[in-house]
Amino acid sequence: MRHKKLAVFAIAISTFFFSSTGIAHDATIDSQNAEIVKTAHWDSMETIDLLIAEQGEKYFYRPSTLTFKKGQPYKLQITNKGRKKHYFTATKFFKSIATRKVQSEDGEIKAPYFTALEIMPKGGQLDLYFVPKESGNFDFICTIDDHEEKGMFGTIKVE
Ligand SMILES: [Cu+2]
Repeated sequence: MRHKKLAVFAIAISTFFFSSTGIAHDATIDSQNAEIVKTAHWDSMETIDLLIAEQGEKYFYRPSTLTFKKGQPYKLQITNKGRKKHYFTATKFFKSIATRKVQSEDGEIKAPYFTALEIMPKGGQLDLYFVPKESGNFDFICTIDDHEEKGMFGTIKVE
């Protein structure tokens, strides 16, 4: 109990001193996201598959449009069936969600938010556990070399 009180006090202090720098702003968002992740109904989580594939000179995500509902917990399973490694880069989207974790066969990573995920070739898979917080349209792309030109882009719609 004593530790909890101290933590609240520390947040209050940092808000007071750093409100113009943006540091406190991030701390507030982090604690809001932690609360969203904690109180979300993970037993009603929906699983959505996103496949990465290559066909000749075409590289793509399937589907290229992902639709989510604000407040609903999701697991986005990203599987790379291609011969090359690929990215799932969605900077604005990642900042608009409360992230629980990214999980793979080998472990899981917890972070306030991500900017890009790299998925290994020939069956590599990463699962992103999250809750959308903001509605809107967000882009995702693969930022490796000319992959975007080859077709690796898509849209995320949050309703
Ligand atoms: Cu790629």
